[in-house]
Amino acid sequence: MIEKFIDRVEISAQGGHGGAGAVSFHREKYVEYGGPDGGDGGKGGNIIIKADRRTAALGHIAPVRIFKAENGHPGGSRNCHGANGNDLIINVPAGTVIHTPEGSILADLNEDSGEYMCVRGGRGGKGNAHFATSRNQTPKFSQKGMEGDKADLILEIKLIADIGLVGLPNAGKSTLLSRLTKARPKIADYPFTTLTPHLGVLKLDISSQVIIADIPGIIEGAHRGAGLGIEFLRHIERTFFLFFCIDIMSEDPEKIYLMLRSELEQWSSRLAAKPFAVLITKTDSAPDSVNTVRACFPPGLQDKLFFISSSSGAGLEELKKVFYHVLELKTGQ
Ligand SMILES: Nc1nc2c(ncn2[C@@H]2O[C@H](COP(=O)(O)OP(=O)(O)OP(=O)(O)O)[C@@H](O)[C@H]2O)c(=O)[nH]1
Ligand SMILES: [Mg+2]
Repeated sequence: MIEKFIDRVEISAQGGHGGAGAVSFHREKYVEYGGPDGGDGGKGGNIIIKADRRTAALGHIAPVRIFKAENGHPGGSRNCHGANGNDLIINVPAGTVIHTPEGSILADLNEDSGEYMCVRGGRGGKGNAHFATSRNQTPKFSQKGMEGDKADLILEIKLIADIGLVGLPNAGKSTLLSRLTKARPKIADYPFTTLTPHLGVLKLDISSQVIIADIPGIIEGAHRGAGLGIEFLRHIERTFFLFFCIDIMSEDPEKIYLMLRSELEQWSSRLAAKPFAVLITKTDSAPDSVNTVRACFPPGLQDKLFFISSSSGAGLEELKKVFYHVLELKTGQ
């Protein structure tokens, strides 16, 4: 069975209850009236949500839903302090956003090992030793521990794309994303159909997947604001790999490739330096052009060229190698 990728869970978190303070009196042979010696209760445990590189999804959290940290232990006689309750640590993948059911963001655990204390445990109660006064030297009461904080939270993995689709408007980027994944971006035969980035998850096998980002089309001069500009390139800055998508019917495919690259370069040389493949799209519309288009590209790019059709599915199987290569880049980072 293919494990469902769980990227959103609702949880209830409750900090541990503080331990009760003790009521106790000092007892010793030959000492008739010992003073109060009830120790304080321990503090309840906190709940900490922690980003962990080895955690890939939120599936381990979904069945639990209610998380409660350990209670503090009660105080004892002889001023013995109760032990504090242990903190409860919930591991989540890096990139998890924690927000309230109303949607306000409490934490964005972006970096590995980032953590957020979502609820605190209650304070332990004071033992009767604290309450002795000149009037009442034998207090027979102590404080209860305080309740731990409670919070309803939503944990959501903010998907960070592994592959970015870059191309002129109409190159077929959104069509490719919808062919490979369950994402359903709008597709149309006019430019700038896609106005905001879309992400899709492509399952390669039971344990691996790549996330693909479809972004708006880029035209020459985009870095100066032409078309939709290139501000949205920040959505693919953290990808490991780029697909330059170029329509097979384009007049000069290599020129388009160089233009796209130069626009990327204007945005960030780091982005432009990412490993990439060039996807010549819509091969079904001009099957006879494959060789001509291939010849447009210099020898150094030949092994990066792929010819695909999202309509017929031709060439998509060959992309598998690329996807596994992207996974290697990701795990070897
Ligand atoms: N024949 C054919 N047409 C395709 C193929 N892929 C996409 N198209 C068509 O090309 C047009 C543009 O496709 P989109 O996927 O919207 O292109 P895009 O690159 O996302 O465009 P923008 O969002 O404007 O940047 C649509 O009419 C698609 O139906 C293909 O493999 N074969
Ligand atoms: Mg699109």
